Amino acid sequence: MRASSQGIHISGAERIVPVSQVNQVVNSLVERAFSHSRGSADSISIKLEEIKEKPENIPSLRVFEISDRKKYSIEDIVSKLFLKVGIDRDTSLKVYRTLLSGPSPDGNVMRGAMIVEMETGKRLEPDSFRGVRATYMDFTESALRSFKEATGKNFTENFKEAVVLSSKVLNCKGIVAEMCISDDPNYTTGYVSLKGLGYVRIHKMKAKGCPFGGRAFFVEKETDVKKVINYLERKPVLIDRFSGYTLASFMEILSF
Ligand code: WAQ
Ligand code: MG
Repeated sequence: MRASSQGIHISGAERIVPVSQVNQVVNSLVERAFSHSRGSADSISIKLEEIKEKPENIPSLRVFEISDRKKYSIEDIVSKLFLKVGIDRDTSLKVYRTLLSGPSPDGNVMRGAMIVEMETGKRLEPDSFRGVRATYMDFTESALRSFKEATGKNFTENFKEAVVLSSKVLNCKGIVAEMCISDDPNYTTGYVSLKGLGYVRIHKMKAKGCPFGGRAFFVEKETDVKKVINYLERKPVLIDRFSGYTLASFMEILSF
Protein backbone atom coordinates (compact mmCIF):
# COMPACT_ATOMS: atom_id res chain seq x y z
CA MET A 1 0.00 0.00 0.00
CA ARG A 2 1.19 3.48 -0.85
CA ALA A 3 -0.67 6.57 0.21
CA SER A 4 -0.11 10.20 -0.65
CA SER A 5 -1.71 13.54 -0.02
CA GLN A 6 -1.45 16.34 -2.60
CA GLY A 7 1.22 14.38 -4.39
CA ILE A 8 3.36 13.88 -1.28
CA HIS A 9 4.04 10.39 0.04
CA ILE A 10 2.60 9.87 3.54
CA SER A 11 2.72 6.17 4.22
CA GLY A 12 3.48 2.76 2.80
CA ALA A 13 3.27 -0.81 4.04
CA GLU A 14 3.42 -4.34 2.76
CA ARG A 15 2.17 -7.71 4.00
CA ILE A 16 2.53 -11.38 3.11
CA VAL A 17 -0.64 -13.28 4.04
CA PRO A 18 -2.66 -16.36 3.08
CA VAL A 19 -5.27 -15.72 0.36
CA SER A 20 -8.02 -16.20 2.94
CA GLN A 21 -6.90 -13.05 4.79
CA VAL A 22 -6.50 -10.74 1.81
CA ASN A 23 -9.80 -8.90 2.27
CA GLN A 24 -9.25 -8.18 5.90
CA VAL A 25 -5.64 -7.07 5.41
CA VAL A 26 -6.53 -4.75 2.52
CA ASN A 27 -9.13 -3.14 4.78
CA SER A 28 -6.65 -2.56 7.56
CA LEU A 29 -4.13 -1.03 5.13
CA VAL A 30 -6.75 1.39 3.82
CA GLU A 31 -7.67 2.27 7.40
CA ARG A 32 -4.04 2.95 8.11
CA ALA A 33 -3.61 5.19 5.05
CA PHE A 34 -6.48 7.37 6.30
CA SER A 35 -5.16 7.70 9.83
CA HIS A 36 -1.45 8.41 9.38
CA SER A 37 0.12 11.08 11.57
CA ARG A 38 1.42 12.86 8.48
CA GLY A 39 -2.13 13.51 7.28
CA SER A 40 -5.06 11.75 5.64
CA ALA A 41 -4.45 10.27 2.19
CA ASP A 42 -6.20 11.64 -0.90
CA SER A 43 -4.71 8.90 -3.08
CA ILE A 44 -4.12 5.28 -2.11
CA SER A 45 -2.56 2.60 -4.31
CA ILE A 46 -2.92 -1.04 -3.38
CA LYS A 47 -1.18 -3.77 -5.30
CA LEU A 48 -1.91 -7.47 -4.76
CA GLU A 49 0.49 -10.06 -6.02
CA GLU A 50 0.59 -13.83 -5.80
CA ILE A 51 3.92 -15.05 -4.44
CA LYS A 52 5.16 -17.82 -6.73
CA GLU A 53 8.11 -18.86 -4.62
CA LYS A 54 7.73 -20.40 -1.16
CA PRO A 55 8.89 -17.75 1.36
CA GLU A 56 12.06 -18.41 3.33
CA ASN A 57 11.27 -18.73 7.07
CA ILE A 58 13.73 -17.06 9.41
CA PRO A 59 13.78 -15.95 13.08
CA SER A 60 13.73 -12.22 13.89
CA LEU A 61 16.76 -10.40 15.19
CA ARG A 62 16.99 -10.22 18.96
CA VAL A 63 15.87 -6.72 19.99
CA PHE A 64 17.68 -4.58 22.58
CA GLU A 65 16.73 -1.13 23.80
CA ILE A 66 19.19 1.22 25.47
CA SER A 67 17.79 2.19 28.88
CA ASP A 68 20.37 4.86 29.77
CA ARG A 69 20.62 6.72 26.48
CA LYS A 70 21.01 10.07 28.27
CA LYS A 71 24.43 9.16 29.71
CA TYR A 72 26.08 9.09 26.28
CA SER A 73 26.44 11.20 23.18
CA ILE A 74 24.89 9.76 20.03
CA GLU A 75 28.38 9.70 18.45
CA ASP A 76 29.63 7.47 21.27
CA ILE A 77 26.71 5.10 20.94
CA VAL A 78 26.92 4.78 17.17
CA SER A 79 30.69 4.43 16.98
CA LYS A 80 30.99 1.92 19.84
CA LEU A 81 28.27 -0.28 18.42
CA PHE A 82 29.81 -0.38 14.95
CA LEU A 83 33.25 -1.14 16.38
CA LYS A 84 31.79 -4.43 17.60
CA VAL A 85 31.63 -5.67 14.00
CA GLY A 86 34.94 -4.08 12.98
CA ILE A 87 33.64 -0.84 11.46
CA ASP A 88 35.78 2.10 12.53
CA ARG A 89 34.58 5.32 14.11
CA ASP A 90 35.32 7.53 11.08
CA THR A 91 33.25 5.30 8.80
CA SER A 92 30.22 4.92 11.05
CA LEU A 93 30.09 8.61 11.95
CA LYS A 94 30.53 9.69 8.34
CA VAL A 95 27.54 7.54 7.37
CA TYR A 96 25.54 8.88 10.32
CA ARG A 97 26.17 12.46 9.16
CA THR A 98 25.40 11.60 5.55
CA LEU A 99 21.99 10.18 6.50
CA LEU A 100 21.23 13.33 8.43
CA SER A 101 22.15 15.71 5.65
CA GLY A 102 20.08 14.16 2.83
CA PRO A 103 21.96 11.14 1.42
CA SER A 104 20.73 11.53 -2.18
CA PRO A 105 23.12 13.47 -4.47
CA ASP A 106 20.42 16.19 -4.73
CA GLY A 107 20.42 16.60 -0.93
CA ASN A 108 17.03 14.94 -0.38
CA VAL A 109 16.17 11.71 1.41
CA MET A 110 16.43 8.52 -0.62
CA ARG A 111 13.49 6.12 -1.05
CA GLY A 112 15.80 3.19 -0.37
CA ALA A 113 19.07 2.50 1.39
CA MET A 114 22.73 3.19 0.75
CA ILE A 115 25.06 0.20 0.51
CA VAL A 116 28.36 0.91 2.23
CA GLU A 117 31.57 -1.10 2.02
CA MET A 118 32.48 -1.62 5.68
CA GLU A 119 36.28 -1.40 5.30
CA THR A 120 36.39 1.76 3.15
CA GLY A 121 33.08 3.57 3.67
CA LYS A 122 32.61 3.58 -0.10
CA ARG A 123 29.03 3.71 -1.38
CA LEU A 124 28.18 0.83 -3.68
CA GLU A 125 24.47 1.24 -4.50
CA PRO A 126 24.00 1.57 -8.28
CA ASP A 127 21.47 4.42 -7.99
CA SER A 128 22.26 6.87 -5.18
CA PHE A 129 19.11 8.89 -5.77
CA ARG A 130 16.79 5.94 -5.16
CA GLY A 131 18.91 3.49 -3.17
CA VAL A 132 18.04 -0.17 -2.60
CA ARG A 133 14.58 -1.16 -1.32
CA ALA A 134 14.06 -4.20 0.87
CA THR A 135 10.63 -5.74 0.15
CA TYR A 136 8.71 -9.03 0.31
CA MET A 137 8.86 -9.58 4.06
CA ASP A 138 6.44 -9.92 6.97
CA PHE A 139 5.93 -11.48 10.40
CA THR A 140 3.75 -14.57 10.64
CA GLU A 141 0.69 -14.07 12.81
CA SER A 142 2.21 -15.92 15.76
CA ALA A 143 5.55 -14.09 15.55
CA LEU A 144 3.67 -10.78 15.50
CA ARG A 145 1.72 -11.86 18.58
CA SER A 146 4.97 -12.64 20.47
CA PHE A 147 6.44 -9.32 19.35
CA LYS A 148 3.41 -7.42 20.67
CA GLU A 149 3.44 -9.30 23.96
CA ALA A 150 7.16 -8.73 24.48
CA THR A 151 7.20 -5.02 23.60
CA GLY A 152 3.93 -4.09 25.35
CA LYS A 153 3.43 -0.34 25.64
CA ASN A 154 6.58 0.29 23.58
CA PHE A 155 5.00 -1.30 20.51
CA THR A 156 4.63 1.00 17.50
CA GLU A 157 3.83 0.19 13.86
CA ASN A 158 7.18 1.74 12.78
CA PHE A 159 9.03 -0.37 15.32
CA LYS A 160 7.39 -3.59 14.09
CA GLU A 161 8.08 -2.84 10.45
CA ALA A 162 11.68 -1.92 11.16
CA VAL A 163 12.29 -5.21 13.00
CA VAL A 164 10.80 -7.15 10.07
CA LEU A 165 12.88 -5.23 7.52
CA SER A 166 16.11 -5.43 9.48
CA SER A 167 15.68 -9.15 10.20
CA LYS A 168 15.51 -9.80 6.47
CA VAL A 169 18.38 -7.43 5.71
CA LEU A 170 20.80 -8.90 8.28
CA ASN A 171 19.93 -12.39 7.06
CA CYS A 172 21.41 -11.51 3.66
CA LYS A 173 24.83 -12.99 2.91
CA GLY A 174 27.50 -10.27 2.98
CA ILE A 175 25.59 -7.74 5.12
CA VAL A 176 27.10 -7.20 8.58
CA ALA A 177 25.26 -4.15 9.88
CA GLU A 178 22.51 -1.61 9.29
CA MET A 179 21.99 1.97 10.47
CA CYS A 180 18.50 3.51 10.33
CA ILE A 181 17.12 6.95 11.09
CA SER A 182 13.49 7.75 10.27
CA ASP A 183 12.83 10.62 7.89
CA ASP A 184 9.71 11.51 9.88
CA PRO A 185 10.48 14.80 11.71
CA ASN A 186 8.63 13.58 14.83
CA TYR A 187 10.01 10.04 14.97
CA THR A 188 13.42 10.36 16.57
CA THR A 189 13.96 6.73 17.60
CA GLY A 190 16.31 4.88 15.27
CA TYR A 191 18.38 1.72 15.42
CA VAL A 192 21.62 -0.03 14.62
CA SER A 193 21.53 -3.75 13.76
CA LEU A 194 24.67 -5.85 14.02
CA LYS A 195 25.40 -9.39 12.89
CA GLY A 196 25.91 -11.57 15.97
CA LEU A 197 24.08 -9.16 18.30
CA GLY A 198 20.75 -7.99 16.96
CA TYR A 199 18.64 -4.85 16.65
CA VAL A 200 19.63 -2.07 19.05
CA ARG A 201 16.90 0.51 19.51
CA ILE A 202 18.25 4.02 20.13
CA HIS A 203 16.14 6.91 21.36
CA LYS A 204 16.94 10.47 20.25
CA MET A 205 18.95 9.33 17.28
CA LYS A 206 18.28 12.74 15.73
CA ALA A 207 16.93 16.10 16.85
CA LYS A 208 13.14 16.55 16.86
CA GLY A 209 11.96 18.38 13.74
CA CYS A 210 14.77 17.13 11.51
CA PRO A 211 13.24 16.11 8.14
CA PHE A 212 16.18 13.92 7.12
CA GLY A 213 16.96 10.26 7.69
CA GLY A 214 17.73 7.12 5.80
CA ARG A 215 19.19 3.66 5.91
CA ALA A 216 22.63 2.22 5.24
CA PHE A 217 23.43 -1.47 4.77
CA PHE A 218 27.10 -2.29 5.47
CA VAL A 219 28.67 -5.08 3.42
CA GLU A 220 31.97 -6.95 3.62
CA LYS A 221 34.60 -6.36 0.95
CA GLU A 222 34.07 -8.42 -2.19
CA THR A 223 30.37 -8.91 -1.56
CA ASP A 224 28.43 -9.52 -4.74
CA VAL A 225 26.26 -6.38 -4.64
CA LYS A 226 23.99 -7.61 -7.45
CA LYS A 227 23.16 -10.72 -5.44
CA VAL A 228 22.50 -8.61 -2.33
CA ILE A 229 20.12 -6.37 -4.24
CA ASN A 230 18.35 -9.31 -5.82
CA TYR A 231 17.82 -10.92 -2.41
CA LEU A 232 16.62 -7.71 -0.74
CA GLU A 233 14.31 -6.64 -3.57
CA ARG A 234 12.86 -10.02 -4.61
CA LYS A 235 13.21 -12.91 -2.16
CA PRO A 236 10.05 -13.46 -0.07
CA VAL A 237 10.91 -13.87 3.62
CA LEU A 238 8.59 -14.65 6.54
CA ILE A 239 9.78 -13.97 10.08
CA ASP A 240 8.21 -16.90 11.92
CA ARG A 241 9.74 -16.51 15.41
CA PHE A 242 10.39 -13.47 17.59
CA SER A 243 13.77 -13.76 19.33
CA GLY A 244 13.15 -11.54 22.36
CA TYR A 245 13.21 -7.99 23.66
CA THR A 246 15.72 -6.80 26.28
CA LEU A 247 15.81 -3.37 27.89
CA ALA A 248 19.36 -2.88 29.20
CA SER A 249 22.09 -0.35 29.87
CA PHE A 250 24.38 0.58 27.00
CA MET A 251 27.39 -1.05 28.67
CA GLU A 252 25.44 -4.25 29.16
CA ILE A 253 24.36 -4.30 25.53
CA LEU A 254 27.95 -3.74 24.39
CA SER A 255 29.02 -6.76 26.42
CA PHE A 256 26.61 -9.19 24.74
N1 WAQ B 1 14.14 -0.50 2.05
C1 WAQ B 1 15.26 0.25 2.16
N2 WAQ B 1 15.27 1.47 2.68
C2 WAQ B 1 14.11 1.98 3.09
C3 WAQ B 1 12.88 1.27 3.01
C4 WAQ B 1 12.94 -0.03 2.44
N3 WAQ B 1 11.84 -0.77 2.31
N4 WAQ B 1 11.89 2.05 3.51
C5 WAQ B 1 12.47 3.19 3.90
N5 WAQ B 1 13.81 3.17 3.64
C6 WAQ B 1 14.79 4.21 3.93
C7 WAQ B 1 14.49 5.50 3.21
O1 WAQ B 1 15.71 6.10 2.89
C8 WAQ B 1 13.82 6.33 4.27
O2 WAQ B 1 14.11 7.69 4.12
C9 WAQ B 1 14.47 5.83 5.54
O3 WAQ B 1 14.75 4.46 5.31
C10 WAQ B 1 13.60 5.97 6.77
O4 WAQ B 1 12.33 5.39 6.50
O5 WAQ B 1 12.55 0.87 16.93
O6 WAQ B 1 10.19 5.00 10.22
O7 WAQ B 1 9.99 4.81 6.95
O8 WAQ B 1 10.96 2.41 16.88
O9 WAQ B 1 11.00 6.98 7.91
C11 WAQ B 1 12.74 3.02 12.96
C12 WAQ B 1 12.01 2.37 14.07
C13 WAQ B 1 11.72 3.71 12.13
C14 WAQ B 1 12.76 2.55 15.30
C15 WAQ B 1 12.26 3.88 10.78
O10 WAQ B 1 11.78 4.71 8.70
C16 WAQ B 1 12.02 1.89 16.45
C17 WAQ B 1 11.29 4.58 9.90
P1 WAQ B 1 11.16 5.54 7.51
MG1 MG C 1 9.07 7.72 6.87
